[in-house]
Amino acid sequence: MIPVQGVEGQTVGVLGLGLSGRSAVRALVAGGAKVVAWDDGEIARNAAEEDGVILLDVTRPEAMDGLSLLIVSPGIPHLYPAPHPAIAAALVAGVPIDNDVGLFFRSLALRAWDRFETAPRVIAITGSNGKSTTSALIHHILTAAGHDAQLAGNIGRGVLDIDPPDDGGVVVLELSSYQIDLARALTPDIAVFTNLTPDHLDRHGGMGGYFAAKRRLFSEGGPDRAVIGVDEDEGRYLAGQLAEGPADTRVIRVSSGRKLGSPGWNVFARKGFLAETRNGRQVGSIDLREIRGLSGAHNHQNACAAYAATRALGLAPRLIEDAFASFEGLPHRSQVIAESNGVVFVNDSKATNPDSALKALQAFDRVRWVVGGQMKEGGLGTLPQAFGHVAKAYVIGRHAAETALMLGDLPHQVCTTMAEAVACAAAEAESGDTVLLAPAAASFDQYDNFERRGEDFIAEVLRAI
Ligand code: UMA
Repeated sequence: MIPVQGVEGQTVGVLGLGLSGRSAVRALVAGGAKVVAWDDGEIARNAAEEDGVILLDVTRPEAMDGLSLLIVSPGIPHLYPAPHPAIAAALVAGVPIDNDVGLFFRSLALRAWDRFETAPRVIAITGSNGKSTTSALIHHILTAAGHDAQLAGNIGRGVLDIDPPDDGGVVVLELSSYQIDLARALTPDIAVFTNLTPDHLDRHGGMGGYFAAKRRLFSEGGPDRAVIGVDEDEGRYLAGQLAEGPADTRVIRVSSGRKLGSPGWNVFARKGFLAETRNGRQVGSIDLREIRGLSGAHNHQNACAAYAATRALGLAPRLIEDAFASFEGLPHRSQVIAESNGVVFVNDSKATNPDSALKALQAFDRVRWVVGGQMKEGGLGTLPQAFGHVAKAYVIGRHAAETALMLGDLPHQVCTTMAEAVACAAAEAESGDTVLLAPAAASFDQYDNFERRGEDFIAEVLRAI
């Protein structure tokens, strides 16, 4: 744990007692603060109270008296569509608002670092898609290369829960727009922007607010190096804003699909090959085509971003290439489950919207597609443009028949259950096919969450082969 510095003797409020709130309480107490906490959920409140947390309803304006700081969890609206009542009260009372990420950055550096040969460094990754895979891949590369690396943030581990890093240690943080927007301190050594597509727009007052939140990671802390995906206007704009000119190597430009020709530092993937160029010369190249944990153009983008971030730390291309080969991917994200008689089974249960399902389909040539669930507004969106990759769809979900109507002429079968969909797809698949779960829908009509749905898919695959 990272004890919070500079709060000794102060009274600090914590709003939200989930993963990040509970971890903030522990780290604040370790730093000598008196903590009062609140959660709108009774179960979370009771659980915290049993662990000795002092509860105080911070939604009441008088609760702000004497608070030096209010720490807020990322899932709690702080501005749009409307501030949570406790935040509204803090804004009126002038109580500073921060989060665990802000506390982390202001508490990480210690006197002991003066004796270190290499000060610990922080790599922070943000973007709409691929940030979990990119973060996990960076962590994997560093660990495989023998570095002391820790992974935390939006990937499911509170940032204050890591161990104080040792000499030369690296902390890899996946940061969401919610986390970045609230943090009062943001000082990563290397910051990565993967890409930007519309998401969480209600929480940021639209696309401009969403981009502005992500940009804070680069504008507030001024990282030594910025790795920027330049496949969208926003990425190109950000890279242009951070660099003194096209040859400025503090910005590493990354693309999936486009050759980057600027005289600076570039990493791009084309036709399955990653290339690194610097000052106009190619200095590294990796064949990504046979790397099972990184299949598809979206994963090639993740590979480029992770390559650039670890190169920025000084790792040799050969070490990175070796680590790519042993990367197994994250559970439920393009996760290869099994291969049987030339048929590959892939679990992409995290593809909960058409945009991510599109990328999953485009990663394979002949797909037996398990699709459906609680469909989002807009139905299949742009997915029909990838129908050329689909041999047949196997439709699941409580409203599978309605979902099937959206598929038009695409060969399909209404299966409703995962068991039937996987059994049929496995029976009909031919060598070279990929049986892919990429639902393009939320799981809540049949499962508690996308993880349970992915686990069901895996269980059915193992039964079928
Ligand atoms: N709560 C309230 N009032 C509210 C809303 C929530 O009291 O109005 C309480 C809930 O009752 C609950 C707690 O707040 O007890 C939950 O807080 P939270 O939603 O911020 O979640 P945490 O458990 O703290 O987890 C958060 C991140 N969750 C969100 O951003 C929604 C986790 O990312 C992250 O892994 C964790 O901190 C550690 O850093 C998850 C996520 O879904 C994976 N992220 C979003 C995404 O990836 O799209 C951004």
